[in-house]
Amino acid sequence: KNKIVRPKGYTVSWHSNPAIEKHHFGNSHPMKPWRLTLAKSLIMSYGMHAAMDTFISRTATKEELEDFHTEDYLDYLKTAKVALPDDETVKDYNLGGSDCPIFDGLFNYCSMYAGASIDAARRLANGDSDIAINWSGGLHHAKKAEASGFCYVNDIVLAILQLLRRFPRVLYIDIDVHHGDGVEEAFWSTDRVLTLSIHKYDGMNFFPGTGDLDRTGPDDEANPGAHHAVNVPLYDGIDDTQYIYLFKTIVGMCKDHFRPSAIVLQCGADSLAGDRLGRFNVQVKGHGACVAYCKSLGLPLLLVGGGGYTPRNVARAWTHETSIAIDCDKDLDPVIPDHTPYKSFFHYDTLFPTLEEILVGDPRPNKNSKKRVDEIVSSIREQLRMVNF
Ligand code: TV7
Ligand code: CA
Ligand code: ZN
Repeated sequence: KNKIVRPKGYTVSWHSNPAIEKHHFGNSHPMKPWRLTLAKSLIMSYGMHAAMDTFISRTATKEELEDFHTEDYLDYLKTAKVALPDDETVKDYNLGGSDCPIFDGLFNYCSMYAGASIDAARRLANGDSDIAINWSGGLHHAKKAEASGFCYVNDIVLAILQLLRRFPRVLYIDIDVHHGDGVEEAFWSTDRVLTLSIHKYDGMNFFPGTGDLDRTGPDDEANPGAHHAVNVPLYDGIDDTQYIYLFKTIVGMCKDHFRPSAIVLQCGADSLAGDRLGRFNVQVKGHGACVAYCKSLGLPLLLVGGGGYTPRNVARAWTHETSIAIDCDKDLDPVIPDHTPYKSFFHYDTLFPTLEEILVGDPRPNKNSKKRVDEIVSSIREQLRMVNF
């Protein structure tokens, strides 16, 4: 069991830096960089690092971060100290509130997760990797000059900008339970990036409050970005069957119409059942099926992390997805190895706990009807008729 070998005919690179995992957002904050340590130790206890090119990523330079962010914002991020309540910059940059606190080493944390995504994208652009992985990235809410929703620097936008130097078109897919608004906004007016986000949508009752079905790009038909934003708004409790059906159908249509030359997949694990902030019933296998489908398209693929607030399930999902990337998921023993550090954190010693095991005391009825799912697919089919390469 668990005989892990390098995949035949292609290269997977894994970009991480243990220093990222040491940062703390504050005691009760749901974003816990430590979940990356849990994921990494599970991936390594299966021996999967031996099947990848592994890199300790470097910090992104100021110039690299300025590819997207403003100099003023970066200067403030760099010098920010725990802000006083009446500090004006808190309002200007949305920094220092409870979602985006200023903590020790903040700028280092941001430069490191961004550096990892930039490195990963460059490996793909150079043809050195076929799949590149940065589980510490995927911070999709950050804006040009504003922090938002636990995100300070938008590593995804920076990575896509690297890919665009080499590839004509990039398909961005976002399976985090939240709307990928920062990436959508950054590429709102271009036809070289098609953004697709699947998320819970309930108007202003669920963060960030955007991403309804009719948000498809600029209204002006002459704008090249028109129709190039795809949004899949869902209700609570969606299950694997519906989620995988939507994912394959919609990603398949995006591939046919847009003909991407590379794919970036944000694998936010807060869409999993039992997540502390999420509301879906997607399981580790369903989440992984999205990664497997993207891999099957045979294009350069960047996998980044994102949300995920129940650390044991984040670790399960990203371990399973790493095994899909290196094509050893079939050879993996679902029983978590005995020598796994922090093994007791997993509660059940399997990669794939049942829904009943995950949802103890907190069932989430599926509010998504078949009719609604069909409605979403036909609306997006109409939208994509306007996208043609
Ligand atoms: C990518 N939801 C990020 C997702 C960002 C979600 C929010 C919290 C939250 C913050 C805390 C905290 C929390 C239990 C949950 C309107 C508000 C309501 C702060 C309490 N507990 C990603 C951002 C979202 C911070 N923000 O997509 C410290 O939940 O809904 C909001 C905004 C104002 C601020 N308050 C919440 O997954 C990585 N925040 C406990 C302590
Ligand atoms: Ca999403
Ligand atoms: Zn999220």
